[in-house]
Amino acid sequence: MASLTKNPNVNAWVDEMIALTKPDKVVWIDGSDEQLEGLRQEALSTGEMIKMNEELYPGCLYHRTAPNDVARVEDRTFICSEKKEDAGPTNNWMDPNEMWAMLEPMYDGVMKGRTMYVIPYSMGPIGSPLAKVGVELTDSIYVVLNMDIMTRMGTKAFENLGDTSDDFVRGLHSKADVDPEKRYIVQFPEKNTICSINSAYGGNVLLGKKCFALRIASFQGKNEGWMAEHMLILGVQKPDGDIKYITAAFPSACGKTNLAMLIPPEIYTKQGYKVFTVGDDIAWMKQGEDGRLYAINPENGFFGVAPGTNAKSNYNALASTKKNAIFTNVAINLDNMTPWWEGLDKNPPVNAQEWKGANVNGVEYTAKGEKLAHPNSRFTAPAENCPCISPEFNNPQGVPISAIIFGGRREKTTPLVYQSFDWTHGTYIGSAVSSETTAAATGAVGVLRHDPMAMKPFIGYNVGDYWNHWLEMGEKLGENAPKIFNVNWFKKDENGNFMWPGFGDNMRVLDWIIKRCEGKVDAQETPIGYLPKPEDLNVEGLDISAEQVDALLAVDKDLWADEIKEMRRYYDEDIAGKGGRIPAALYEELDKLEKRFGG
Ligand code: OXD
Ligand code: MN
Repeated sequence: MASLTKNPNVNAWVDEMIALTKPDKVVWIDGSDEQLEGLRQEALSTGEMIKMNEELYPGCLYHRTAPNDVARVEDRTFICSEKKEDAGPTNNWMDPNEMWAMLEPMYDGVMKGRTMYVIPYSMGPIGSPLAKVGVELTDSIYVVLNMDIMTRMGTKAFENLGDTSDDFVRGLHSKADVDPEKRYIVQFPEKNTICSINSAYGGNVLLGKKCFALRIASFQGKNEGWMAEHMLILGVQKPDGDIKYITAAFPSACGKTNLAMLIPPEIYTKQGYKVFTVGDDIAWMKQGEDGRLYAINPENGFFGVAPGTNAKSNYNALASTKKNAIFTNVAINLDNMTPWWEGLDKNPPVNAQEWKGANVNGVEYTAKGEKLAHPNSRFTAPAENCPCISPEFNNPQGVPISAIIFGGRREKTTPLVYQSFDWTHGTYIGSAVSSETTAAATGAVGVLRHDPMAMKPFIGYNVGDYWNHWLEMGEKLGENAPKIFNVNWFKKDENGNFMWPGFGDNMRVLDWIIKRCEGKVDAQETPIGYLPKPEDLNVEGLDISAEQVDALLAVDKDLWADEIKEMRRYYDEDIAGKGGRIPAALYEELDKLEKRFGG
């Protein structure tokens, strides 16, 4: 099939990759409905995809990955910059030539007997000055159909690139044999190139997402003066009609999708508050002409964690999955071909197919403590399905950001919310994000790990240089810089119960944050930053005592002494000791924090 572009840089690279991988057939993805429908039918006929109930879930498909291939594989993910020190201590590194010498034979002939799909796509609205183009080559229809939801895919992306530009990200993916021993997810930041092999799991193979929009883009952002961050973007419309936009960075599976789609409690909705979603996972941010920081969501859909999503926890996400969505590794109710997962409701289907494909009695199965859906099972849903999608979603200029929030899962130590003293202190707070691990990546769950800016697996260069880029952005933004906050929805009491209701009630915290941005509410100054005065946290209608509010806002000196000690160890041993170029200003912030506690 003939190329869809005259761009010689695209064509030369695609030809080279065809010669290497030797597919039987090459299909250029134009993005038309007819072409996509043909691919759906083909995937249904081979069993790669399964059709869900057409009345209840119109246009929805199901897919299961190999049981060994259900999450991102950080230990097999590499940043192959020319110099090792440029990858820094948070990344695996290999010399780019050595890496390619290993990968090339693996790709040689890998698509024999298969079709190569050439996917042009835009990250960001077509025509946006912040958008960028990628081309992914893949032997997976599942990838094509997911990229259709997650990006602006097809010939229109080439229109954005033009006939001569070389500014596109090359992505080569093959499922190969889905062999976990030969699985590699490799970024070559200086070459705008991504290679992914032996996986078919979303985060490893939808190359526009983590590989491009975070790892490659963070490197591009450093060089070009903008930021690529693991952040949701939401807008809070106040009763006077004014909308304040906020971004928030939490580690994977810590509730970014839930916060992005929050429904405020009634005490807010009846006053006229509304929340709009711009993005749930990634923000690209650049200074606008008026000096403020503007953000776009480079994605076009949501690749959300299914378990725990229900009408109460996230009505809007659930609604987004009701048509033209793809479900991966959830369970199927065989009676009516609908998806099911833990936390959807309390009624596991009796006649169930669990995520690996075995037919089981779901009631008995879950009673034994087995999971019907994989804990990292996902839905891929078009953003346009979301009932609260922002009218600015496709705005090529993006939305102006008033506040940036960091957070993680912390049982202790970190209070519900606090504000940094300034941008540099906020950058320190971002560098200090740590969180108890989840199922989104392979490895043990529930272990505390450092995850600076929630970007640990996604910074495409030296983490110290990344922090320095944050500081430089702060200088450039000056008084227009968004205010920086930290939140923790996951604090537990001595009985192990969550102290804060979370979900929609997080609006109460956003309310305080917005009022702080507007200078409308005072705060208590503590050694870690500004905290709400207890009376300023709106808990009307919540079953929460004054003591509990105090406990949520407590700054415990001993716990913070441990935290500071651990941060010093982290900076010294894990970062500086392993080649991380930590900016002096961040060490100073740590010293200042210790001093404020009297240390
Ligand atoms: C994701 C992740 O899929 O962070 O968004 O793992
Ligand atoms: Mn994510």
